[in-house]
Amino acid sequence: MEAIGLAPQDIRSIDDLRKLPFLTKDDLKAAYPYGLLARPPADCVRIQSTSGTTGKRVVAFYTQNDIDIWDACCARAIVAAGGSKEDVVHVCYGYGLFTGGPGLNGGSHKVGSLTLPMSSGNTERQLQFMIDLEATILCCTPSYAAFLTETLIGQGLRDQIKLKAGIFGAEAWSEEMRGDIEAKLGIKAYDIYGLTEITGPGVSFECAEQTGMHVNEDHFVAEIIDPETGEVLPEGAKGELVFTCISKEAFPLLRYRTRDICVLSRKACSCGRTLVKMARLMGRTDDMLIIRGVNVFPSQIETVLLRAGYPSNYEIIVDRVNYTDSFEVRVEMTQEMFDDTVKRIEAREAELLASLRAMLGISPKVTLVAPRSIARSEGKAVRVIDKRKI
Ligand code: DLL
Repeated sequence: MEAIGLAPQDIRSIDDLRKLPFLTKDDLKAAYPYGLLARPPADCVRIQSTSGTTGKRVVAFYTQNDIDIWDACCARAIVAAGGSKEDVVHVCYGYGLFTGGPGLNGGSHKVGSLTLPMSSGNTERQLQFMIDLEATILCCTPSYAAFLTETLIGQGLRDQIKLKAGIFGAEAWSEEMRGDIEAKLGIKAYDIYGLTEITGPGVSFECAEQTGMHVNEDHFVAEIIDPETGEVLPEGAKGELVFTCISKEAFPLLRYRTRDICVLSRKACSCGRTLVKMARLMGRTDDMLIIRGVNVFPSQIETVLLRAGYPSNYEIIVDRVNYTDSFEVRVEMTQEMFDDTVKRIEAREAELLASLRAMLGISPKVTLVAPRSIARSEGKAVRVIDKRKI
């Protein structure tokens, strides 16, 4: 702000925000860990972090007031999905550094619902609790919801559940996927959006109209910009979503570029809320992949491969089968590796899998292939093959 001659008193209205420079993920990395903290650490009560990325992850800080606001935002999402204190809210987003579990957990408490803090994994136990405790609202990633659905139907347990709604987000999903989950489970499925840097889930949420997510504008001001020029685009134009936090204390980011591509609409909503609505996300401006809800950058995979002595001839293949992401890393061996015994090659695959898991937080299928067997590209290398039709 000093560099462009802007003083805090120059910002008096929402429109004045446009005078501010943007903040990017690189700024956050440069300021890691405490550089952008706006309150003394002693005033903060919580740290959360982005999913997946290691090295310099983005860390976000919260005062108690920030947590209260976040809880309120998630509570709105639950209420918009028909939730009340009469409900049993089953949360199987991950708990821990990931914001999904803590966010919906806090929102559910705020609503006064009976909260089941299941966290992710252990599908058998999820289903048992869902049935025995008569959960009515399910909160998880859409792909995990689809997996739970398949398992419930496969085990003949579909008629034993009491679910009426699901609040699914953290990754891209389609109207087709919504329709399928709704039909199979007999529920209403609502989208929820958010990112760690801004607060976590609950930056925006869907209402009964199910035609986009209302942004909690009393806390987060949304803009759409042209990702190339930075120019603010009019309502209805497709571009990069930018958020400014206007009520947060510890980590109040100004004009943060999300890299998410989206459209905003102020069309009147039948639910009566006047908060601006964002459409389903339409992609990203960077190469970040979201696999099983975890953010994965191809550069992280390349770092692991090169560190382990593999050549840079590799492919990342992502697909979605029965709404579950499959994820494979295929890499060429050097001639020397290829000449090893089968046992040694298998051991190498296992070692590589362990390093990739440590870096990414999820496990790909690792396939070592013969030298020169991955097609070479004549232009830019196409290393990511994302076959998912979302
Ligand atoms: O994914 C927060 C969250 C948790 C949202 C639970 C919803 C439910 P991060 O790990 O920081 O935070 O990842 C943020 O995930 O920039 C989007 O690219 C993507 N994303 C989040 N929600 C959606 C959604 C959480 N509903 C990044 N649809 C964001 C599509 C989503 N993509």
